[in-house]
Amino acid sequence: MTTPLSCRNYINGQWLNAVGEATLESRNPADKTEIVATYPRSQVNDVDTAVASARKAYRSWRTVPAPARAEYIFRVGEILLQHKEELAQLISREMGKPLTEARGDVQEGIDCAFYSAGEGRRLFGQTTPSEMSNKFAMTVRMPIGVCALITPWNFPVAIPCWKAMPALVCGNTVILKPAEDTSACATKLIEIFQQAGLPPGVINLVHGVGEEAGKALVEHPNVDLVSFTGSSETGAFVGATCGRTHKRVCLEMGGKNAQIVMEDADLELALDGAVWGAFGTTGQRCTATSRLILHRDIKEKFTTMLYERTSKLRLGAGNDTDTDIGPIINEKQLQQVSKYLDIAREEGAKVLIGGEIASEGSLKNGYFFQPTILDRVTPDMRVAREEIFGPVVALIEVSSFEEAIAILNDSNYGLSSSVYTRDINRAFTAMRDIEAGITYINGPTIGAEVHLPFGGVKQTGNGHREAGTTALDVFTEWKSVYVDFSGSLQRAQIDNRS
Ligand code: UN1
Repeated sequence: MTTPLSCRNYINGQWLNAVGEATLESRNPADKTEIVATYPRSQVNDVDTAVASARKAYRSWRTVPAPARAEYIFRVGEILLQHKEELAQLISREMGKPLTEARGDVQEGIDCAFYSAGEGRRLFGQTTPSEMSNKFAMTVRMPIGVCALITPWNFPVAIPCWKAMPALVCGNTVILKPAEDTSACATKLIEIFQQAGLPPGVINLVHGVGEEAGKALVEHPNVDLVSFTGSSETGAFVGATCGRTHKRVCLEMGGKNAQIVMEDADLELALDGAVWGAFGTTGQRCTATSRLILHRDIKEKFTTMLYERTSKLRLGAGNDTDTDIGPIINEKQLQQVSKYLDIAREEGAKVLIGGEIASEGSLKNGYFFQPTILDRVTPDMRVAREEIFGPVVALIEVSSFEEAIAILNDSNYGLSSSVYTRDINRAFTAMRDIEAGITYINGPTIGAEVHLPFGGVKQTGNGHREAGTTALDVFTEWKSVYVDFSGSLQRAQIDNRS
């Protein structure tokens, strides 16, 4: 067993313990006896220091030319690439996802670095004619200030990169408050930003508990923007607090994503998509497929195919190459998944396969849950409406394409969606009528790429999109600039009218 990493906060270019010296532990979810890291339990005074450091650094960082800011981020991408395997191993150990997926997590961060770095030479504004003569009009993007980034444990490298990289290229300074469960991954990531030579205070890291360090950041009067990915419950608090304190806020919350399989679909392809979408990352993605909406003509056949494939999935530690499905992140989440199985049974759903905590043999020290298929689910059941965040998929039978779309849309959430069909008219109708931020045709609900907007409608978010050029809209303010070179006072709307 490796010695636990001793993680610290990173404030003003220095690695520090929390003022109160208190620490917490992150553990390997595949073997809870293994402590992966200890990390500071930061409090309000630690947050105060981090905010002061970010505020001070902002004064000069905002004036560094954007292409030069972007070069630091490019360098972060190059260093990430060199450390890809080492970081992936750590992700597997601390968060539990299989190594192939962990490599994908780091790759998403690398992609984001190179994409965001390119934006440093764009950050396009507009020029537009003025209604007055000898007057010039344009728009420019301005940074917002100090950004608090509150990130989840399911993509411990990719999501902090999605947020921090565009924020920094745009000229903001940041404070990352990572999820408790993946403190070591966050520390290693920030070490890479440090190696890239970012000036002190431009990026800061504050570890700790959401209710303490996270809350202090969200409430802090000198934080200008909060970007949060996590549960709807915490998101509601973040949104309300930012509303009260007039902060910019970008929220990415729950999902109840569905994949539709029509009777004309390529069933093998739809099966590959369903298994990957539902059970990849142990169902712990905001984009995970948690409902399968199946046309009645293929329902029985597809269910048998799904059953057979699911029965072959192997549970295990992420860094064991035989593993298909890793552990659930922690005890609380494991109990949450288990609770939804009780609810499913009470509501009359049928557990086709799985449905239990797995603890046999090498799984005994981990938080494992069997990949689970729930049959006979109706759209009104809680298991068809609430986010479970585990390896559980609910089957819903429909009689028509219209019914499938209506049921897919019958949700408080709207992040990702998918339709398997060979009918081009249905595909385009789905693209138009599905209420979600992301729609896949003949692909699973997971697998977003960094150069496209990422986010959802309804209660999934608050209208913002991460990634793509839309990330720039989160991390900048527009300024309209008028330059009058006439040498005299020109009154708009008045002097140019008779
Ligand atoms: C998330 O689960 O919060 O599209 C992010 C995907 C990944 C990102 C998921 N690229 O599944």
